[in-house]
Amino acid sequence: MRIVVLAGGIGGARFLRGLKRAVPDADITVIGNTGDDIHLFGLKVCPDLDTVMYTLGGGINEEQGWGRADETFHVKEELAAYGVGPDWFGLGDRDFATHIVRTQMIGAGYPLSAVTEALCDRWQPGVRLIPMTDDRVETHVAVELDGQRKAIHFQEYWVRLRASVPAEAVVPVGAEQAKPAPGVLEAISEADVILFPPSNPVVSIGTILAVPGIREAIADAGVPVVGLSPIVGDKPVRGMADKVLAAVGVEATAAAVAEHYGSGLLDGWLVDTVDAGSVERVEAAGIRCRAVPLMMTDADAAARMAREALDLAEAVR
Ligand code: GDP
Ligand code: FO1
Ligand code: CA
Repeated sequence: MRIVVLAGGIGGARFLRGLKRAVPDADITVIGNTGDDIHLFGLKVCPDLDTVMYTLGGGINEEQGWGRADETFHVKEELAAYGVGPDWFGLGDRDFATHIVRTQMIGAGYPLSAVTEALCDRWQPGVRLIPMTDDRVETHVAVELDGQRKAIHFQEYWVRLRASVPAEAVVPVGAEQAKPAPGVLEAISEADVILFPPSNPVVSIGTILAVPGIREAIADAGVPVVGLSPIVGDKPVRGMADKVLAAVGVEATAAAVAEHYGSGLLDGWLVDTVDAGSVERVEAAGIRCRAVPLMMTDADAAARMAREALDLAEAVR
């Protein structure tokens, strides 16, 4: 079975760990979000690609959900001693090596997709991980700060400000000109099923869908497209997705997120059992819906969610 998954960071990565456990023989292609990417200290950092790679490759900091296990921060401390910032983004020593290799390869002329493949040679994530595009796309957030309207990098909004001010707009800068990376459209057209894990609908999956050609390819693939809600009990399970959903005029409910994707894209949608009351509303929008436990407390729970998603895909096929 060929499965394509559009993934952000933690929500995507933890679901993928379950999916691999649920269907060990499946051929899984992950299309990763690169809108969160940021250049720091002359290095290119790709948080969502790295979160997927480290989680599936066994190198992730489990408690945090991002960054490396057994991490130290000597480089960060030395940079701070020079007064070199930003100090609000925590890059660890082990993680730095990934960004150095990546930046060096990009400088030598390799596209990000080839670099990601090379990094995955070490981590063996057990899936094919492809960035959504080799072109530069950077998510910016329009906010009002000190009485002035500004557009800031997504990481500054998320990590420095912890989404403490309203997001007035979320813009994937560069997306309109971006081309899907090699292999993305092919994987979609050859897929037997396409899954949207419980990733952020705006800044993870929304950004991937903003690359011209990807949304269209999914809608035209003619195979079941099934998503899982990242919103449980009218709140994101983790993080501040409600803040960026508000920026696109979508309420933070499982049903509203399904409607936001729409029946033109989604065939099936899983909501958590606490949201069973919204099944009817989702089905009224033309999307088959089931309520099942959606908390990824461990890899087995994530595997049960993956089985439910594949089950729903069979039901809508
Ligand atoms: P990020 O890039 O690290 O923010 O990760 P993603 O975009 O892939 O996923 C973020 C989303 O995952 C958040 O909106 C969370 O609500 C959601 N999430 C995290 N853990 C769980 C979980 O156990 N169950 C569900 N349903 N959603 C989760
Ligand atoms: N998230 C934080 O909240 N604080 C950090 O200092 C931080 C550093 C960091 C370094 C590398 C990396 O791959 C991810 C990192 N993240 C950090 C996670 C992160 O960038 C965001 O959670 C996601 O991009 C949000 O989608
Ligand atoms: Ca992300």
